[in-house]
Amino acid sequence: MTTAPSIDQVFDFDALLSEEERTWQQKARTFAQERLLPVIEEDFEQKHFRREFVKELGDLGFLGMHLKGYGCAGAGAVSYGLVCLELEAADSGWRTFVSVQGSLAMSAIHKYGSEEQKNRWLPGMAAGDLVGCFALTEPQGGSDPAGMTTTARRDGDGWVIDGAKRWIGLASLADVAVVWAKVDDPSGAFGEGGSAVRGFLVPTSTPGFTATPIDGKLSMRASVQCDIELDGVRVGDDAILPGARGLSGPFGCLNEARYGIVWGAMGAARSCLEAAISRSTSREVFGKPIGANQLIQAKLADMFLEVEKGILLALHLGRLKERGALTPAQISVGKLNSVREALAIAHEARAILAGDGITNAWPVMRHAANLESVRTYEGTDEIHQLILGRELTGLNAF
Ligand code: TGC
Repeated sequence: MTTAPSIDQVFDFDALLSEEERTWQQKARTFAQERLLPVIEEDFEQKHFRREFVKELGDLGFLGMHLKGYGCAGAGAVSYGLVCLELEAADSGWRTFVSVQGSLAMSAIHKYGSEEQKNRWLPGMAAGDLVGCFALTEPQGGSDPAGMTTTARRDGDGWVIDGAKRWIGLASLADVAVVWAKVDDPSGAFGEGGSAVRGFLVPTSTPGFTATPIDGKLSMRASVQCDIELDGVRVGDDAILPGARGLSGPFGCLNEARYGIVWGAMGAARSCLEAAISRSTSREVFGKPIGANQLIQAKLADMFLEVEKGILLALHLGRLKERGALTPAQISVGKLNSVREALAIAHEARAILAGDGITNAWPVMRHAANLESVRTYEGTDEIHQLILGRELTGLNAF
């Protein structure tokens, strides 16, 4: 038997990256291997989010790393994608943390905030001293944010927010929540003249703000998702994000997070493929390693094809993003493809591992369970199919 090269060596994807991009990737891979992998199975089992890693991620420059100024690293889109890939190769929960903090909460402040808001929140969030969350989805479902029922009512010289949010990552640990609400401002003093969606920066210590972790999850168990109750939460005018008007505000942030998933899901897929290859050479059935069978090799080859195609697609989208040319429909191509293929690869790897595949001796079942969440948030498969259907036909099927 010849020694098999690593899957990185077979494809030589590295040759398409700059030195700086490879450095970011290697930093994330080292953190994933040295800090996350030794504890992730236990944390998943115990439903434990390791808060102490937040500061370490900040020290490494991963939080809001694609943003410029305010203590952020100002890295390129491909570098950010590679960090997402390496973190999700360990666990989707940790890539999700970086996405919620950097792509959602920090992006919202960076894109739409006043100078004062940016200076107040972004340096601490980039350093990992402060945590943010992004409160958009509501209990009746996440696919139609236009139907949100959370309101911000004009009251004296401020606003009173009432409503509920669900599936909000890190809300119970967060220092600040970006809350999206329909404003009720009949006077039109804020330019609405009725109701429109606006974003509010709500310190989570504000009276009336309650975040409760959702229990009973069989997916993403090493991270925290919450119900939020907003009961007469009073904030001043300085809480409103001046640059975001209407739903294009939160959607602009979802674009960022969906882009990170395009890369991240391929990290989970790569881990599953590596597990399947490893077990194929060590497990013997009918007197030889199972990897010597044509059926197994055909499966491994097909899984490898989809990992490499998915990473190449992510790179293409990353290069478009760096040129400022990436469209929401192109992001939907990547999000739909990466998560769908990653799930298929996880399921195939599980089958190759046979009984071992259902245990936590291998990461595959954990990745498969996590990917069910990734498939559902930031736009389900079906939402992305419909976005693409509209792009292709010009007809809106929502
Ligand atoms: P429509 O009402 O027609 O459009 C509203 C406005 O938004 C604009 N827009 C976008 N802008 C930027 N990027 C995008 N991707 C955009 N999509 C829409 C649009 O141009 C319009 O602007 P304007 O200025 O004309 O008002 O909405 P639509 O028909 O375009 O979209 C419908 C649909 C179904 C595609 C959209 O509602 C959608 O994407 N739904 C899925 C939402 C979603 O992904 N929800 C999950 C969020 S995950 C979450 O909240 C948890 S955070 C993670 C965590 O905390 O762990």
